[in-house]
Amino acid sequence: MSRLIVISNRVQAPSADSNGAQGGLAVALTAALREADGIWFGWSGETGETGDLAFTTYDGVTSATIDLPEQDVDEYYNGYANRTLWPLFHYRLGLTEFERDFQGGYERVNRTFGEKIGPHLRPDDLIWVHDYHLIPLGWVLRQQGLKNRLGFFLHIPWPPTPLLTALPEHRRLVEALFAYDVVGFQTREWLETFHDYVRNQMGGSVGEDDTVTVGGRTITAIACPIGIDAEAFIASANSLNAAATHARMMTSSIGRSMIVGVDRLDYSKGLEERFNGYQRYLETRPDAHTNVYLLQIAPPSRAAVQSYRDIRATLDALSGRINGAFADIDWVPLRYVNQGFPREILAGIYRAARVGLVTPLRDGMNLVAKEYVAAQDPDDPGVLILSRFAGAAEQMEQALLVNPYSADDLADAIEQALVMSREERIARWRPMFGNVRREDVIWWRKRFTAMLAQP
Ligand code: GDG
Repeated sequence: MSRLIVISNRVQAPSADSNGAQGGLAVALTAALREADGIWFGWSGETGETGDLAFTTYDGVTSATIDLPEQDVDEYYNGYANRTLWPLFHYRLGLTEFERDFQGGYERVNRTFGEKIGPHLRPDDLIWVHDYHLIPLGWVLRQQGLKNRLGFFLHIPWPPTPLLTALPEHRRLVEALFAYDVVGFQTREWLETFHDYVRNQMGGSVGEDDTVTVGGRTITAIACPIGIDAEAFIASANSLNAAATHARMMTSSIGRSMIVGVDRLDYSKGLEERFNGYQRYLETRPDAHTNVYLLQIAPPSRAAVQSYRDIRATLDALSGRINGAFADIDWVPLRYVNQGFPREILAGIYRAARVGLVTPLRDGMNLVAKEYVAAQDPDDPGVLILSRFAGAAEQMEQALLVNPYSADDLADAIEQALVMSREERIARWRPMFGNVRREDVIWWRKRFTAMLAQP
């Protein structure tokens, strides 16, 4: 059997520190790596001179990491990945920074990855590269003469052609994708925007059976939506910790309905627009509003990048204004919490929430939407309000789909969710739950690796 090699910016293999508390993606890939005697390669997250790969094996899974010099971290990770590709691929041209140094650092680190990892690969390894940090890596490995099957999965959206062409080196970036044999996107929509680029910028063609051809090179490009580890999440929602959290939330809300949002603090998640929509709800439904509150959990991320510090400051001010304007002596409309919680606690919070508010402006998939659905009580489920611009909307059409830019749309959806009958809640929830369970992270991983294994 071929080994499976996973390469991503950061490694999330189990370690003595992770205490079994890995995310769904990590769990699914770990299981595959364990079965296939694989290795997970990536950056250690540490700054330092790039030495040899540090190998560790824990709980049957081997990971191998390297440190990166400060300049590389600045130009590759904080620079090209998070200040160029991330905003551009999330349709935020105004936030996108175009610096040659960033691009230089990006290519340099991809070459470093290739040089360090290449010698450890065997001819029949299946190699699966993840996400926008490492698009050129397949090309780097091919330059070394690697003939293996190579796959790439993009966790974020693929931007429309006119946006992508704003990137000076767009052509070079997309050409690098053709070094892979299989390229996976989260949704049909992103796959089609990729097709559009291939046809209109590269003179390529899209064939039957998910093939895409440019010049003499044909690759497979598929939509392969990622899921959550549904069974594990359902078990978390039924755990004692979750039940205790559920009880704690109920006591603290004394009969009020909770609306919940859980997001990394990122401008793509639409938090400012969400707060504005909630404010619109409070302004326009004065009779109803003291019966609800919004709990927004938002652990900070990427604090080295200015646009992330800006969105944090904006939300601090906005949450303060909303509470200042609407709070009463015994009621606070918005609980805004800048910290993360263990998975079972999170599952208990989801279950206690009458409404899950997931309103990114653009999101490759969005796993919180799926976790919220997985955590619900089947006899009395809550209502998912979901942005039509999240990849998850393709699979979860029974949610209340909203335009996250429109405060009125959000306010209307909140009202509709809060008054929805139990019958309708169940009717909407059931098919979504079925999908979350069926198309889970294991389904996703098997589907992609099966494509990759096909000669
Ligand atoms: C990228 C793409 C795509 C958040 N707060 C806590 C916590 N989380 C967990 C959630 C969820 C995960 O983080 C966030 O996943 P998302 O999918 O929502 O978003 P990104 O981080 O932007 O992920 C995205 C994903 O890759 C996978 O392909 O879906 O579109 O942007 O699992 O639960 N977890 C815990 N405590 C928290 O406070 N334990």
